[in-house]
Amino acid sequence: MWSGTRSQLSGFRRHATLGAALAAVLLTLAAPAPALAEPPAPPDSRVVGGIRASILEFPWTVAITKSDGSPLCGGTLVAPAMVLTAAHCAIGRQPKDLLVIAGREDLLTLGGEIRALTGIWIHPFYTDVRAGDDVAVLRLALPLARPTLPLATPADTLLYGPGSYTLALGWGRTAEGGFPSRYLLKAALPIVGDPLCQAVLAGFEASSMLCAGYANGGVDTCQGDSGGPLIAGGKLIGVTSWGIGCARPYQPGVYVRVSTYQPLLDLVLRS
Ligand code: 4AZ
Repeated sequence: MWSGTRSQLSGFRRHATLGAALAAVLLTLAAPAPALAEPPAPPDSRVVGGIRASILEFPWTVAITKSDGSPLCGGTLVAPAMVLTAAHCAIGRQPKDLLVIAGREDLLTLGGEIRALTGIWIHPFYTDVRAGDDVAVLRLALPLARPTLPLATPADTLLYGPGSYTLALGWGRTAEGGFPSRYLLKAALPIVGDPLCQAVLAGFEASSMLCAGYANGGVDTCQGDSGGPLIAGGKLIGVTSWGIGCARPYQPGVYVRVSTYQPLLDLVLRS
């Protein structure tokens, strides 16, 4: 069930085919792209278009590297020995192939702590980011004595209605096709309503995904930010998953809708 093999915990099925077909139709109908309402200026921002974040302020944000230390993805410490990340960061890898780095804001330093893994749980239905279920849990060999971030539950939807601001964090590329960041960056991103996400993103499925970004682009998560946190109201509401390029106009980034998976993840975190 853990450590390479897939768990049989199930209970979620999506409606990807219908959703994708509908999105494709809407996308065809949508040219030129419909106007996303441009929200008011964010409180604390201007990752792509992000600003530096203190690891002390976001201590549950972790970097996931390959065993040689090269950066791969982000993750969130959700229990002392459990890191939530994206399935696409972990698929096809063994626990020995990955390391978790906590407390290190600048990846070119030796700060913080490194943890080896003893297990990898990947959502049993995961196939591809656009089909949803892009969640995985890494079990650390030793717990971390650091704050953890609670998962959003199905009762928390008011924390992130359309237009409300969320915060994305990561060490990913600072431009599409650019270099990853040595420093942890943060960006405030407004939630985009599900119908608009569906209209502009083929494959978007509101039951398992949410989308966030600006009509004009410019600020977004990017390659390398995958698996990292999207937060609102002090809870983990999203896991960075996919997008069409980075920070392009009318192409919001896509995040796993954590609340959908919270009941299942709770079981996994207790296992
Ligand atoms: C990626 O490749 C990726 N703009 C992550 C997030 C986004 C795009 C790509 C969102 O991991």
